[in-house]
Amino acid sequence: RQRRPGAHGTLITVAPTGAEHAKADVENLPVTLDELVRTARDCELAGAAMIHVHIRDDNARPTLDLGRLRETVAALRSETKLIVQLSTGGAVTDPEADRLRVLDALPDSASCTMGTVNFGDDVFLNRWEFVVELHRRMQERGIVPEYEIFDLGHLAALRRLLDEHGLPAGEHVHLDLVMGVPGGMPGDAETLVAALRMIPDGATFSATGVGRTTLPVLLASLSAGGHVRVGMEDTLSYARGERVRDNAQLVARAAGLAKIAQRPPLAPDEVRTILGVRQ
Ligand code: KMH
Ligand code: ZN
Repeated sequence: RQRRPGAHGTLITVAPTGAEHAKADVENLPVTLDELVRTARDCELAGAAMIHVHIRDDNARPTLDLGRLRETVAALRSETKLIVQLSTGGAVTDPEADRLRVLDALPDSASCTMGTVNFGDDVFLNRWEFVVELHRRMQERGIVPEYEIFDLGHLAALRRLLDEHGLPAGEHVHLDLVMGVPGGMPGDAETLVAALRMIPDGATFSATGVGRTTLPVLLASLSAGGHVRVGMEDTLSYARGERVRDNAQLVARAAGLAKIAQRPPLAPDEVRTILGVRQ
C-alpha cells in the first residue's frame, strides 16, 4: 500500500478556541488577540504546525469581523511560523455571507465543511451551493482548504466537489475528520477506518475527537498514518476528572504520542510543502 504524503511525521493542528465555549465558563480559553498569540507561540514550541482559528469580540463572543480577522492573521504570521487556518464554519448562527467574507482576510488555509450536520441541539448548515462557493473562492484566492468531515456522507460530497469543480489551491487534498459531535459520526477506531476507505487517493487526513472521544481518535489516527488536531475547541478535559490546563498541554501530549508512534511532529515548513501552502 502506498504511503500517504507526510506519513513519516505528524501534522499537529491546534484548535485553541472554537465558537462554542463561553469564556465565563472556561477561564483559560484564549479569546483576546494577546491570549491567542501567546497560545500560538506556546503551541508552536510544543510541536504544533498549524492553528485553526476562531476569534471573539470585546465581550468574548464569537465574531467574523473582517478587520479583526485580518489583524489576527497578521499577528499570528509575525509572531509564529504556524500555518494560519481561519474557520469559515464560525458559529452555527453565522450567516453564509459572513462566513464567505472570512476568505477576504487571506489566510494560508481555511476550513470548508462538506455538508450539513446536526450539532448537539443545533444544526450546522452547509448547503451544497454554499460549499461550492467556498471551494471556488479559495481556488481564486490561493487559499488551501481543509475539508471538514463530520459524517461519512461528507466524504461522498468531497468526491463530488473535486469531480465537478477541480482540485483546490495547492493541488493537494487535505481533510479533517471531526468525530464524536452529537449528530455526526462517532469518534472511534472502527469509524475512522470506515472513513479512510472513502478518502480520495493521495489525500492526507487529520482527525480530531470531540469531548471524551479525543484520545481514542488521536491514537487511531496516529496508528492509521493520519495527522491530528487537538485543542480546547474540541475538548476541555485532559483526563477523567481533570480539566485541560491550556492548549499547549494538549499539543504536548499529542507530540509525545506522535514520537512514540515513530511519526514525530512535522515543522510548519514541511507541512507547507506537503499541503501546497505558500511558503
Ligand atoms: N463551530 C462549528 C459550528 C469549522 O471551524 O470550520 C463549526 C466549526 C467548523 O467549528
Ligand atoms: Zn472550528
